[in-house]
Amino acid sequence: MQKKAAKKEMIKEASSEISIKKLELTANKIRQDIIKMLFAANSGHTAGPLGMVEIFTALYFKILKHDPKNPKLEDRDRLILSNGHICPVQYACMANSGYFPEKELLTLRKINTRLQGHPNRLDLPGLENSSGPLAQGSSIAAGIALAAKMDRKDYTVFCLMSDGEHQEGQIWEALMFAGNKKLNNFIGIIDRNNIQIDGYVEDIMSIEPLRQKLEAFNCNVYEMNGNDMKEVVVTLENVLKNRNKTTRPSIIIAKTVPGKGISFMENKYEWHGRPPKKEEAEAALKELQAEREIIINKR
Ligand SMILES: Cc1ncc(C[n+]2csc(CCOP(=O)(O)OP(=O)(O)O)c2C)c(N)n1
Ligand SMILES: [Mg+2]
Repeated sequence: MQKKAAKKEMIKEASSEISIKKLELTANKIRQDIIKMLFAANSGHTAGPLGMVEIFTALYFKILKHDPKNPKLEDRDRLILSNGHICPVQYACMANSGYFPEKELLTLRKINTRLQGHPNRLDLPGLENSSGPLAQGSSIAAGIALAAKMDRKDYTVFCLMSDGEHQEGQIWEALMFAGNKKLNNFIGIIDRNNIQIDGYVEDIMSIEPLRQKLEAFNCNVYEMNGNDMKEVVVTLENVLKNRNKTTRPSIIIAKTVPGKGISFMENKYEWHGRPPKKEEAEAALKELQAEREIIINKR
């Protein structure tokens, strides 16, 4: 009996390893797409999207209840991107999961494209909100979470936010509202990459002690390494499991490396809002291809 249970556990562990490996390979593809898109557009944001690849990949390919072929599915989870400038990572995940053809990714920021530099929900089915003005998404997400409660719906609202955004008053209003209205269906994820447009967050205007502030706003707070696929998946699954045991909103502080995966971009705020030039794109893709081989040969 015990042997049987141990074997079952082993199989479970092995299959979850496979699915983590599969997600890591997808993440690598998403990173390659981001570099190609930004190079083709010759403008846009590079560091933030690269740092958030594991989180978006885990959401789109494992966690979200959604149907790319039916973007209006009534009970779908809602993904609200508040820091709209990192949309290349969202577009790449949407295309790779089947919302629209992958070749369309290369139209990023071109005239009349559906893939605007800041997302326009009226252009692209599957986008829940338009964004660009920082912090607005937090209020949109809190409003949708309240609407779900009023409609007695069980879907989850994931609100993706950045650390620079937490210098905005609107974020704190939205969190005060979510805590006060007991929106346990609101799950916030903060990209704590310590960069913003023109420097390091801690140098420009520190947002610390972030955890204590969030707790004071009646949120349950989790922390994770946002670039470790297994940790991301386990944390998200755990937060979802705990959702119905609490009346509070949940916030995950995700430590990420801006520019993750490309040696010469990592942790440099200068890559907040500039695309790679030809040689830089080539070097980046070479690094990502090498990383791909490492993932394939792992375990
Ligand atoms: C309300 C508002 N103020 C200012 C901006 C300009 N802006 C765009 S991105 C950005 C930096 C925000 O920091 P963060 O989102 O942490 O940047 P990242 O980590 O992606 O580099 C700023 C100030 C904006 N989009 N909206
Ligand atoms: Mg930041």
